Amino acid sequence: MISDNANPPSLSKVEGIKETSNYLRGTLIASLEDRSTGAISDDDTTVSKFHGIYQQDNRDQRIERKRSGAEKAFIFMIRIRVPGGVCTPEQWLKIDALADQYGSHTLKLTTRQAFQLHFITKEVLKTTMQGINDAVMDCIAACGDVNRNVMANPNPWQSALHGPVLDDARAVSAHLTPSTRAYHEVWLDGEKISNDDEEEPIYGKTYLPRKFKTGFAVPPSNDIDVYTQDLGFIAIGEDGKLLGYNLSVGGGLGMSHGDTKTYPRLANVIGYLPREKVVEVAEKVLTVQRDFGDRTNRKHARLKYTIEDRGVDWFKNELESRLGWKLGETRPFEFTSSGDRYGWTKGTDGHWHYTLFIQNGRLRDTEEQPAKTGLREIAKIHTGDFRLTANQNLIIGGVTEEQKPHIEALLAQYKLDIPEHITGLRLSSMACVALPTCGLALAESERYLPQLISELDQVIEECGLRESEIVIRMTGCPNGCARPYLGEIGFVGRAPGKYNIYLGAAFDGSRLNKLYKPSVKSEEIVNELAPIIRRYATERQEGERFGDFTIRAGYVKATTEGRLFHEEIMS
Ligand code: SRM
Ligand code: SF4
Repeated sequence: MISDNANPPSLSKVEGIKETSNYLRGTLIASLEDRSTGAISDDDTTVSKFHGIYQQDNRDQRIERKRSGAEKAFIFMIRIRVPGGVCTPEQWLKIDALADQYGSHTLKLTTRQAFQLHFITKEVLKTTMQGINDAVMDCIAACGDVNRNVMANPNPWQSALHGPVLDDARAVSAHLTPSTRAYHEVWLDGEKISNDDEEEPIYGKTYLPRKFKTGFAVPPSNDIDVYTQDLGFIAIGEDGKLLGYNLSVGGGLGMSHGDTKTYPRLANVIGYLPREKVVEVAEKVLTVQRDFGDRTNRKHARLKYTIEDRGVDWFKNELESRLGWKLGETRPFEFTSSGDRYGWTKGTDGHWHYTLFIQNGRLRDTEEQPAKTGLREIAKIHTGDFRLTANQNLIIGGVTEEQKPHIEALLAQYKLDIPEHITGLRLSSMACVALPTCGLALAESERYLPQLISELDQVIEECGLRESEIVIRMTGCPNGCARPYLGEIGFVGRAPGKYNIYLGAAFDGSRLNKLYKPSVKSEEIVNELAPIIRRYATERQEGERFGDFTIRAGYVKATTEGRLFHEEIMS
């Protein structure tokens, strides 16, 4: 809602914290030095997010800690930015070592192509941040009310368009990175500069009203789910040359159960821009949201609500007046899927690339699959790069013909190659972190989806659907971190062991799903879905996707507008 000027509502608490934080310094240095607690001060938990750090606690230990009167088992999650998802083997080795030395011996590849380290304690937080800096990586703006890790289709095998798109993604990322020196002062013992010398030319003192997400898609792949981004660029090329981008604005997925004023929304494609304008357009879109986004209610502060409240035409006019020129007509493009292409592919430059399946992006060593060690061994000999995908997977990119047999041998030795019997359902799955680290989780996600898929796989196998890619996504709460509202089957946690089931999203990420059944107990999920899967196996039309089938067969109605209306869901 647009505010009433006579009685303006008060700003949210976070606005005050940003304003007084002295360009994101807060009292972080003192908080880190305070050894009486494993936590940092409340206000610093807000400030630290802009440095890529979340204070959490181990939720598995909450009850026990409470019983014994101890403070919560405080831990920190560090999110490391990887613009476009591309990093070097040297960087891989350093991040891998930090996870072992200071973290939980696991690496988390996120749905936005970044790394997360979990279970870092306050004592080693600064040392870990310095280790990340040694890897020539950083966490600035990986979280907080700023432009986050910029996503880009990481496909290295069709490099004609993908190379320049990655360059543009990196340029936008660099341009929209906050310029405060606070990060250097707090974590890297950088020289302290006076407040008067500090400025934040794009953001100003209070940064953005809320998080802001940018992504670059290269059709026909919509792997980054461009319509869920606040700001999206859809690459348009001709004869292998990148010409420019269609611009999409106003996507976002977060909502709260039972709060009809919050909803997932897919972005609007509002026009075309030539390639050389991409940084300028990114900045101006961001500043419209900076100036018009709702700073009073954080549940209503994303760009999607600014656009929904004021209208797409208003937004386009405002943007064009700031640009001083008009966007061109949207150019034709087509998306065909939002998933990854697994296994070996050969690039236009003659190099090989292997896409691995990393279940839910969690890399760890288990007895059956010593995956983390395997990738470390690969990184030691690999001369190309690593590419984190938007589906929590990993591409070993740029493998030479001579190196391929060595990489292949390591993939086999460490059981990293794609298993023969794995189903398309599992390969198309994503789950968010949820328990035990996420403070907002209402139910399990990453620790539960693999088991649920094993149960569903029995039905899938029985129906002969092993090869069928069915996009299945789960989150532990309605915030949408694994983009569940774009799952052909989506699960969203409501309470421990209970999930809303959503059906009917489009395979290419262009249509949101709809609520099929609310609050289904874990043990009832297979019974709910098995009859639908069986009917799909026998009644589907040639080439018909599962999401489309669930609409044609009448299980749910198609979401015709981007927005997912709660009223419709509950009917
Ligand atoms: Fe997310 C908050 C994890 C992608 C929407 N997200 C969180 C926090 C930080 C919980 C918190 O605020 O205390 C989670 C940390 C859990 C943990 O222990 O690690 C968390 N989000 C993740 C990751 C790690 C999920 C994953 O398994 O990969 C993803 C990290 C991405 C990254 O590298 O930056 C992640 N989060 C997303 C996405 C998907 C995307 O961006 O493509 C979304 C939906 C898109 C969107 O933003 O609309 C998403 N996360 C949220 C929201 C809801 C935002 C909203 O507008 O309502 C929250 C809660 C909030 O901001 O208040 C949230
Ligand atoms: Fe946590 Fe919810 Fe995001 Fe899952 S969707 S990581 S439970 S905030």
